[in-house]
Amino acid sequence: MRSELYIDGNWVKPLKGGVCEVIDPATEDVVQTIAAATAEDVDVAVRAARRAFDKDGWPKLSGTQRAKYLRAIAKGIRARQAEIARLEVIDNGKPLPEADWDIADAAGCFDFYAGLAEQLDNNPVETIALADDRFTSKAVREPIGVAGAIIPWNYPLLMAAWKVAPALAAGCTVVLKPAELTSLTALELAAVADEAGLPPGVLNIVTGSGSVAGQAIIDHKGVDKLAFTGSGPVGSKIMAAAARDIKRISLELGGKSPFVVFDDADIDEAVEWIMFGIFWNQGQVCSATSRVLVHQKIYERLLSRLVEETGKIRIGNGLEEGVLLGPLVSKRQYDQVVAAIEGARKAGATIACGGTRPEGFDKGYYLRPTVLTDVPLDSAAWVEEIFGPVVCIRPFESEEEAIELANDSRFGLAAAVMSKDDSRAERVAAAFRAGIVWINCSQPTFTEAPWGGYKESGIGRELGRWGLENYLETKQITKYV
Ligand code: TAP
Repeated sequence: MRSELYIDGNWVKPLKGGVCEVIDPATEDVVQTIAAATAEDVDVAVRAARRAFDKDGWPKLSGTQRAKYLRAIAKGIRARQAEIARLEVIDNGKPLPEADWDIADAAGCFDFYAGLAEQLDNNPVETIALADDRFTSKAVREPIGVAGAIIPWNYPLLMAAWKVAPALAAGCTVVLKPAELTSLTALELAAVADEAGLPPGVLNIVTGSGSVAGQAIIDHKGVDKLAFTGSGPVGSKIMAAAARDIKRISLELGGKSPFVVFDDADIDEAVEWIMFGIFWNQGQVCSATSRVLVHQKIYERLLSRLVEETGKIRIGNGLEEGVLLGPLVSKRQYDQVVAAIEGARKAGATIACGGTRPEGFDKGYYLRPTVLTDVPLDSAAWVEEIFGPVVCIRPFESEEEAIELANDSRFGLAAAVMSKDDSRAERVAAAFRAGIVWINCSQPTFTEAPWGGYKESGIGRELGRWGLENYLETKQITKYV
């Protein structure tokens, strides 16, 4: 396990020598300490990234040359997939098969953006037809510069890949701060990039707290672009900090995503997707479909199947075989989710199942998967992101009512609909005010497709060609002929 900062191609101790503890959420044991960077370390990292961008020629390499590094990183991740997946479980708590999936996805993300980097070379220069024929004009794409990336703890390596891969493909250099709770696999990414021969300063990883290291990145004048995934309040801070010197930003924030199930849906299939949509990764998923709306004709039957199936979910240490639900990431997250459930109960909701620690667990931040009914529409449980294995479910009578309830949120990240009537499903999908819409499923995520939210769920889109756009400027070159 790595524990130092990765700056300018070197493993270095933080200048002030601070450390933070890495706690395994399954056992509550401190398994390691890692460096806690301060503003001084961030400054060294940003200067290295600046030099790599301004002087050392990373943006001057062809897309095909940069793609070679990205493919080597993908290969390096795959070569150590099993080891990195285990680290992710120890750091985050998720079941090993899920971690394994994330690591494979992260490698795939580097390969995908390698392909887009190569395409940058093949794109013909766009000539612009001008009304005034004394001039010719063309538009060229150039990297923005130094990107500061700040990521959360729910998908530690994958979130790093979603930012680092497109940034490097575009020709930007990067200073990445992983979440303090889950930095181990981002450090492994640095080790893999180092082995791949990535030039010094192109990728720098500074571990430490958000309020110190993160704040130093967003305040640094040498950073041209901020890419963030995490909570709304920190997203607002980033936007405010970016406003001071007009940094480019992309924000992927939270959600309270609806899942509308019509009465023609297969109940067992619906239950399976509902569970996947809220219990995967212990519900710590920004796009989790945490508000389920079910047509009243099938509501009671579906609810009883959901409660029955939820009760069968095997809870345990993510490293144990067959475990489907691990611990929440931290004591703080556990306390917040338990408080949200208690708040829902006080507001009048019924706990149909879950809501407590599972029996037989003395250690670890384990929580039984929870189904809440009768949740008042104005209660925090219905309105706010809980970010845990907690689903609110309620009946609806008409399509109009379902759409109105689904869209009645300040968030707009994702939404799902299930119906055998294709035209109805398409109609509802069109009516959702959300950036990601699933029909007859919930959560499948593809590197090729745009990812991001409407309303308070964020600004900009990651993944696909849209993810590359986040790191590019457009330059007009006009000639008098
Ligand atoms: P945040 O506080 O938003 O953390 C996300 C990242 O921002 C972390 O790397 C964090 O660093 C950093 N950060 C915190 N304060 C910062 C600042 N002032 N300047 C720059 N960076 C800063 O999320 P959290 O505390 O981990 O979780 C709180 C809630 O956010 C969750 O309950 C959940 O509702 C939501 N959340 C949403 C998402 C997604 S994917 N939308 C992901 C995680 C959490 P440290 O971790 O080192 O403090």
